[in-house]
Amino acid sequence: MTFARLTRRSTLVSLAAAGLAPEWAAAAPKADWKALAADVRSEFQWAWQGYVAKAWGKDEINPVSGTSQSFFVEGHDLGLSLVEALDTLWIMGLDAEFQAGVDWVKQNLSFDVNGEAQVFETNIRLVGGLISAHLACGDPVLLAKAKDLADRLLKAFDASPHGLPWRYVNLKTGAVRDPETNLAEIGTYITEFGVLSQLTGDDRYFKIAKRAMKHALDRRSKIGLMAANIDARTGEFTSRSASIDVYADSFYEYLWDAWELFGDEDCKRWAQECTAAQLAHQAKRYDGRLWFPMVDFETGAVLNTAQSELAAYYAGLLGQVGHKKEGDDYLASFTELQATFGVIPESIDVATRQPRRKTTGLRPEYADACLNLWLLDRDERYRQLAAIHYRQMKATSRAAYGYTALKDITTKPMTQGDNCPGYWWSEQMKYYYLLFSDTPRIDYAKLQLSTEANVLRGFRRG
Ligand code: IFL
Repeated sequence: MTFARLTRRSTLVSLAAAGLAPEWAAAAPKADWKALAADVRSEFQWAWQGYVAKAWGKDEINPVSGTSQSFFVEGHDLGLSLVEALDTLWIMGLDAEFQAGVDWVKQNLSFDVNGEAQVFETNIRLVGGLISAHLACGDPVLLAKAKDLADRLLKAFDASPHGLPWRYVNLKTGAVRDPETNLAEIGTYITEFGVLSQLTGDDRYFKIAKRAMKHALDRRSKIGLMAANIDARTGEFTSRSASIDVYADSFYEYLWDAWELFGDEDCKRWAQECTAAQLAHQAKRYDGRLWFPMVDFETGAVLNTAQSELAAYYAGLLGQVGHKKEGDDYLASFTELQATFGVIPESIDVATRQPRRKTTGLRPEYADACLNLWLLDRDERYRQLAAIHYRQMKATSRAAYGYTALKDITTKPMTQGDNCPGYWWSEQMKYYYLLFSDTPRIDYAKLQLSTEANVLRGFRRG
């Protein structure tokens, strides 16, 4: 497997960066970040060629078999990977590929589809992808399509007396399904909708997104935590589990992002209060390592010791909200997993540090955290850690026509699955490139990314 393909130098750098190697190992020669950025760009271009050849206009490529699959509506693809790739292509200066993607969207992408789409996924992937592509090139058609799609999603909010979106909406009829939802699916709209409000002059989008977040925040327990599950009809929590992990994660990201993007003071205060409560009642040490297992939202008692890879984003968020030390500690917990398993398992038991699942979803959250922490102090260590993450992905997930999720990380070599999730095109390759390239196309001081890594501020055009 992958370890066999690591050079002695990269192994030493990786161990040193993980805090697991002797002092002398840290003296390894400085990495050539520009060369690594060029490698990321070339891999992205190569994978794009695979998508063009085997899955053009489809939602997701299956890069081992060269087939494709739908993501939103079975049998009716919406060019998901293409839309997700657009701003990454632009940032990397792959201008012909970017223009071909924009042309496809303008000629082919219609949301007048008699089929159900998951509201949360549609917003972060398609509305966000179209807005960032619009911000990259200024084409008004892209903005019009983002607005058209967001308007269709608003039906899901209208269906709730509390303004909490139901989980699915029929894009054509506006019929909704499944009110049993969660914090992530009711509270991950304010960045895309807020930018849409700015670009269209219609403040409804921002207000609707903020109202849904406020509803849940108003129901925090005495110790300041929210349960992760909520019913859009009753507006009441339907579980006792407080989580920074799946079902809640991006709700917390969007509080801070709304402060950074729009200067919203309420969102800043909520982000600070939620983080303080999470550090007080969810942060737990197991063998000295920091984890955030699910706890009872009223008592803080640990409910289970599972933690998914997706929770790694929280290391970056802790740093952004002002808890850099805890962010570094939490990143170190995942860094140790990376050093132990080669690829961070999809889910582990924090008490035993053993994988709970053998599959992985080709996940971006660790690289996301490295970028967010690096943006705070530009410490080279985060680049080194992201470089290990990138090289491990390249060693394990590269297939005939692109990059794939893994079926089993415990075999030697690891066993590949056959699917490239749409977020791969928007997230980790962009994180690596931003970390390694110092690209002039981005104003790093202004950079704002959505949970799906769509650039909502910070492009440098012309
Ligand atoms: O869609 C991605 C996004 O980062 C998110 N949740 C999970 C996905 C990646 O793992 O908010």
